[in-house]
Amino acid sequence: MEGREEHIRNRDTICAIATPPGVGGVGIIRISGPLSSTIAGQILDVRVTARKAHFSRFLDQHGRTIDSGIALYFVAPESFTGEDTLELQAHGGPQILQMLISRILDLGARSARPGEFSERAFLNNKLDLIQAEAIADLIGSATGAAARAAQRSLEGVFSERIIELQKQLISTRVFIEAALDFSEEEIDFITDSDTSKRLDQAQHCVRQLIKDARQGRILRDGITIAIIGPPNAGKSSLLNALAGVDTAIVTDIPGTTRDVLRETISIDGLPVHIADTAGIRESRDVIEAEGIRRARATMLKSDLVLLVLDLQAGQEKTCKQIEESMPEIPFIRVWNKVDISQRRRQDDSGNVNISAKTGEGIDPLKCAIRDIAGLDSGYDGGFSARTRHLDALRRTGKHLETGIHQLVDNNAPELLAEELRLAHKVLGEITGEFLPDDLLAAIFSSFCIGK
Ligand SMILES: Nc1nc2c(ncn2[C@@H]2O[C@H](COP(=O)(O)OP(=O)(O)OP(=O)(O)O)[C@@H](O)[C@H]2O)c(=O)[nH]1
Ligand SMILES: [Mg+2]
Repeated sequence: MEGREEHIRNRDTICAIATPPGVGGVGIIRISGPLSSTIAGQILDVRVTARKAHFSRFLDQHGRTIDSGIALYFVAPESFTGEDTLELQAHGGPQILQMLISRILDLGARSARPGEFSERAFLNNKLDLIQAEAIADLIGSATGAAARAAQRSLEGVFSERIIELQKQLISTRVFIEAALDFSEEEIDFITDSDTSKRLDQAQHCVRQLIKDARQGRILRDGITIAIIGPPNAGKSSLLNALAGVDTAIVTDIPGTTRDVLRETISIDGLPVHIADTAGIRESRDVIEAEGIRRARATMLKSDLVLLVLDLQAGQEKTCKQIEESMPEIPFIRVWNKVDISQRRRQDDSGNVNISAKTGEGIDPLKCAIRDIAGLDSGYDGGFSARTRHLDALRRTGKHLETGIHQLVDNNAPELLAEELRLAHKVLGEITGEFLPDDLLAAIFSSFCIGK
């Protein structure tokens, strides 16, 4: 990126409805940019002072009232975006909000792109990229634990650790470069305990960050699970047991479920996007056959399959057939109906005995799911992270490794210094200090409008 300042000049004024579409008690319109004050002067019947709530009429071009409500005015740089900002809290009807937006567009603003308010906050140094992403993650979080993790990223917990690591890398590099430039006698960096201590510390730091960021990513993204199995095994009953509500229809008629039924549930804070599917068997029924086709397609796209089997029915053969049709996907065999069966399978990582009816075995199943997702038990102390961050952290680790190799095996401290410089730069991609513009645009375009 060629410096955030580049973007700040000649900024136009943007506006958007910040509340969700539909009808609500209140609807909020946000305006940001140099025209905010002029627009306030035209649309309001009061003179605004910064950071004060004003009750005002919102006027059209003839001075007629479109609506009335609260206006809030913020002066740059003391606003979310760092620009002059006007917020109108009107009544939450789509027509009213649309009329207000038309009026604001007539006064010279343009419609904001998705995430453009956050993008401006980032470009004006109000937030770094991790924090901007954390806002989107907070809004989209599927569980309380995910929301808390996003909140911590927004507060800067993740950013601080990246900056700390960057400082370590810089000081090590400065130390090496200074020694290379000025030292009278040759320093043997390989045996120098100060260098090796610094490098060890940096490596430890990267490993710990990768571990924590991986947990944060799992909490943010969750996992997708497909419930698969023969008809009547209790798949829909299992969905209901995991969700804690009777979402799916359960009957003793084999072939009850046809469509794929999707739910997002929380398993001890882990967001789980779970799909209940049609029982797999040979069927001549056109509708059922389509349901089975969809079940297989859903299975192939999931991170984990819960293969539900009826203990009483002894479904080993069916089990084997279904397993063979899902190569490479992790699965747990869930042996259901322990409450009415004398049999048990050995409980291990691949087999869990449960009763969807009584709830027996559901907690161990939840633990197994968290294990497979990679979420440490009781994990709730970290920050939210994305795949993008993890990739960059892994690349940072690689640069460090290569640098250490250059030093130890090739006795090339200047190449170590170069790798440290590259590692520092890759970390800057995470906070947004260094990032190509097209990537920035891609990140913000996934945000919602008005944010
Ligand atoms: N005793 C007992 N019955 C169960 C249990 N789980 C499910 N059932 C019964 O088994 C029958 C089938 O349950 P469903 O949950 O509809 O099974 P399914 O696998 O979704 O069936 P399809 O949608 O037809 O493929 C129902 O009569 C349930 O009440 C269990 O753990 N114990
Ligand atoms: Mg079903």
